[in-house]
Amino acid sequence: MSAEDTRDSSTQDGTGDIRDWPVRSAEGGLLVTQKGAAAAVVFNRPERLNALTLDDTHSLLTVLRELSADPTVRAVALTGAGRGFSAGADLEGAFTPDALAAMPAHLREITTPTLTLIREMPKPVVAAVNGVAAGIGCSFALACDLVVARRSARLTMAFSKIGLSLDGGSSATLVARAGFGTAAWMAMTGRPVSAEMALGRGLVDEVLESEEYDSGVSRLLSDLAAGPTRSFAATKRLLNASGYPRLREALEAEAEIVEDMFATNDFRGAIQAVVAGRPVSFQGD
Ligand code: T3D
Repeated sequence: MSAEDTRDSSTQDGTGDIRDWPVRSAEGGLLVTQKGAAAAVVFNRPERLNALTLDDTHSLLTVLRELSADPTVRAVALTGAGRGFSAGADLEGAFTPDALAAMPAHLREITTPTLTLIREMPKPVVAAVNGVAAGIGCSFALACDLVVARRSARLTMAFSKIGLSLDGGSSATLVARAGFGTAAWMAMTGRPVSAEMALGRGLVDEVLESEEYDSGVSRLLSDLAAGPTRSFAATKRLLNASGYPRLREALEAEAEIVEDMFATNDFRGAIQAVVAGRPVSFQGD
């Protein structure tokens, strides 16, 4: 049996790494793998901890629409290549003058539909948080139905570190998962939360040790993909109604408020400092 055959047979019974499944598509900074009825969307710019450009978020919406509409796909995972899940917006590419001018439309036409699609697609979506998840990267994880983390993963609402406010539906999902106190603490301190602490606060649903992580995630995906898809979809509708009754309003409020933040001196100074490699400081205006 060749090495390739060995890897294939190991993933069939729910072991192995979902990122090594056969490639379904590769678009921009995203890779999509699929094994049977389970698919994994891999944020794929590991040298930047999978920071997301506006084009990447656009690609994410495109591939999620395909996976949502494909009846042969019955469970979807979001995960990251390399050591990170996603470091959020690409600080070098997402906030250039041109990108900032496009951002208000991007938030409403790309980011909001991506978040609502994760919540509404009629199949389970799992965040497999293999490493650090920051900013909008963390928001994408928290929007998923189930969140599984590697023991070494960290979650950070990094928005305030550059003078922005909660984004990516996190004003609803973070509060629903972890409550007001944890949401306020994470949003205002921007400090990373360990996987252990995240489990205790309800931010993640399961923490797997490093040596069990790949097989645990693969098995969960395979089990969900072999499960009662229509039952999962019905449960998802019910949970959305009770857990996120005002998600669309929250997304619209976030988009409006973050647009104001883009105009502040604190945000503009923070981005200049980050790009120049200087420490960020805020004047409060
Ligand atoms: O669609 C939308 O809605 C867009 C709106 C989104 C809003 C946001 O997401 S705002 C939040 C943006 N994200 C951040 O501010 C996080 C910045 N990164 C960090 O704070 C840290 O990197 C981490 C806590 C995530 C990880 O720290 P650590 O020590 O593990 O790694 P590192 O050494 O800081 O980073 C490794 C490399 O990734 C490094 O590059 P280098 O020096 O090896 O060449 C670093 O510059 C790069 N990197 C990390 N984060 C980003 C990034 N490059 C571009 N953009 C990033 N966000």
